[in-house]
Amino acid sequence: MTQVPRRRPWQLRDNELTDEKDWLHRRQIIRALGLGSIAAGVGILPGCGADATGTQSPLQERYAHEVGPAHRNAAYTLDRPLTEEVVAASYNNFYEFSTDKAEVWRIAHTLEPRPWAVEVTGACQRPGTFDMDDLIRTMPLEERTYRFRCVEAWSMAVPWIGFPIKALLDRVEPTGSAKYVRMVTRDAPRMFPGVVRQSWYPWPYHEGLTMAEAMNELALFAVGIYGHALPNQHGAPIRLVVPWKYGYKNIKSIAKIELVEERPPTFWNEEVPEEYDFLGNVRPDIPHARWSQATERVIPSGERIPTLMYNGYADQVAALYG
Ligand SMILES: Nc1nc2c(c(=O)[nH]1)N[C@H]1C(S)=C(S)[C@@H](COP(=O)(O)O)O[C@H]1N2
Ligand SMILES: [Mo]
Repeated sequence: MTQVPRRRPWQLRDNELTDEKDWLHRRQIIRALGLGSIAAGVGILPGCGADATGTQSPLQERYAHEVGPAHRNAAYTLDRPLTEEVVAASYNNFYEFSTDKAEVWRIAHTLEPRPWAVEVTGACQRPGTFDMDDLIRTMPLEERTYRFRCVEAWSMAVPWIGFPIKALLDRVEPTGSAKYVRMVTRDAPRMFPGVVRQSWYPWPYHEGLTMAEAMNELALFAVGIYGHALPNQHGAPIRLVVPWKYGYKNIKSIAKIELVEERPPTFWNEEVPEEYDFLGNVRPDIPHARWSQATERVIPSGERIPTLMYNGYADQVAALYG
């Protein structure tokens, strides 16, 4: 193999900052994506157009039991406006496709989210392989608006549709030796051009939580966003959402869940342990090795606001960390 320079995560952050400032101006996004109809105040039907909010085939072809809209759980309110769908859908970290956040949605059509099975194995009484159609039909779906904070110090706020991780774990009946939940992205290089191109990474993407974190009320498996099934760039058909943790913990396109006794290795922690720890909790008081985490840039305005302890979810999660 030829020597490919190892691009460390977010090494080009300074360039990206400049790009972002120019590029993330709403008008320019609209122009870049060809979303004239949004500019003109006309809505776009999800799943029907060649734009960031509907790059894939119509949703009914993806799921027999279409996701959403779901009942909004009013317990989760925001202190800031929701991010516009077109912004969230066109600014994505998903290295299986590209390290360019603006490019992911354009090329993510090679991911085939249906059929899709999620295997749940390890320390449990009733391991099983669950078809996504079955999960969407049987899990208690609800909508929650959550803040979302990337370790790169940008943030948004989005409405997820999903079910508590606890609902799925209860179904498989974990045993006493289940101490951690290991999650793995689908291992299918033919669907992920970035896996082939960036072969030095430890694919498939893998993440983990402690059992107590996974059972926390905030921890969701999301199957939808903005009232419909997840588009590919957000991690179709099922991804983790743990809003008190940095984005890198929120693993996309999950195909395997394993209950294990030992702390599992995780993708970015293995790659750069001094910069990405296993917990990945949002902590304004603990700087990243290369930048402060005290404030964040709201996407797309770039406005700087203070970062909240555990991303504002301290009431729900602080007790997990003694
Ligand atoms: N499989 C996989 N999951 C992933 C990533 C990835 O590259 N691959 N990137 C993570 C990072 S760093 C972030 S910030 C979020 C971005 O989620 P979003 O694009 O839905 O906003 O996905 C996370 N989950
Ligand atoms: Mo991230």
